[in-house]
Amino acid sequence: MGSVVWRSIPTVLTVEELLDKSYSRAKKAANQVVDKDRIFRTRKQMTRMIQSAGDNLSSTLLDWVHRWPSLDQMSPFDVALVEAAVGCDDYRQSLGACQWAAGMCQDITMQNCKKLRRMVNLPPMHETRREAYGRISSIIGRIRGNLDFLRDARDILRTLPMIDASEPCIVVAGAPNVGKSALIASMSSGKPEIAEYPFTTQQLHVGHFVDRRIRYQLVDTPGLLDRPMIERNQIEMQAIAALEHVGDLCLFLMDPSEAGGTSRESQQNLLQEVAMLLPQTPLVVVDGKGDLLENLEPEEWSAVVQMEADLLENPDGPIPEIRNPESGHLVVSGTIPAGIARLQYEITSRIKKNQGNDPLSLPENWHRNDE
Ligand SMILES: Nc1nc2c(ncn2[C@@H]2O[C@H](COP(=O)(O)OP(=O)(O)O)[C@@H](O)[C@H]2O)c(=O)[nH]1
Ligand SMILES: [Mg+2]
Repeated sequence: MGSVVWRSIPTVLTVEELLDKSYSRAKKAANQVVDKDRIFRTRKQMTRMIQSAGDNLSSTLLDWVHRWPSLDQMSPFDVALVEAAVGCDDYRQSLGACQWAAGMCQDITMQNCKKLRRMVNLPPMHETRREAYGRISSIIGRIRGNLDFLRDARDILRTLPMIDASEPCIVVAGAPNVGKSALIASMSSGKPEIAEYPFTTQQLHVGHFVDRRIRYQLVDTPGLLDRPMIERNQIEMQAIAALEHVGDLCLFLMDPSEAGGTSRESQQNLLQEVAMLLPQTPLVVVDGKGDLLENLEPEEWSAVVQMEADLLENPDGPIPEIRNPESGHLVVSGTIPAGIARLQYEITSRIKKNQGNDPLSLPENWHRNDE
């Protein structure tokens, strides 16, 4: 299953731009024809015009069809995103229309060039060229709605989150304002990418961290795994179901401080729902906003921060662990930040353990020649 690079979807021109571009190229091509004989010259010119316009149009259209991601090759999650963002039926139909128009342009080119071959008088030659252009313009005009759809769709699709199917993926769930985005930012080695889901106006973060040469992706889920199931519509449910295919692990972030505005009880209910919605995905529950809890003194926090900084120098050093005595969960703080190294360790061990049954996976510490 390929991963879709939404940002590389090519631009789609308007009907007018497409025709202008092809006809002006065709005109230039015709101007290059040299032949002393007027009849021969005109016939060659008219043929060149039709051929050049038709070829240019059909190859441009086919290029779009090939470079736009095919629904058949997308992960179920990406298909669910397309469905929610622009609708899969319209998406498929619009690309199909471009393919159809490309074929029609080729047919018209062939038919009119064939006609020209037998002509000996100038007026019918010009008439044939005009007729070809008229038919071509009318075909392109018929896919106007589809081109407009694709142009709008591109603007929307470019903002979707990109998940690489070949790398482990951690789905970060939890009620709104519990600190999901902040946690992703503090766990990521670089700046998280900002993306958008078609389900919510909230932006979401996609971050990465690397452990033992494996890149782990962290994906935010605002609007998906942050409120009771009963409030979700069909399209959102499809996307949630598809998360099961992309998520190697679900990280559920709790905010025991309730500073985010959701009660502990509601968060607990949400956790139960998420566990039910993703039955095959291992779940790690972690308590966030640790700095607002009272289980650690400031100097203990500083010690944790120092130990985590030391890990950058010596990755095999001790990894500090903070737990909430009340819940038994690991504690993190996205703002300090602290507790991050232990959480990453927990995540990577859980994912590795889960992949342990894979007969093709390499043993731990196995020499890999991929750097
Ligand atoms: N004190 C404290 N505040 C936090 C922490 N993480 C996030 N916040 C705050 O909580 C609010 C919501 O955070 P955000 O990451 O946007 O939550 P999201 O809606 O779950 O993505 C923001 O005002 C953050 O500054 C934390 O670890 N400690
Ligand atoms: Mg957020």
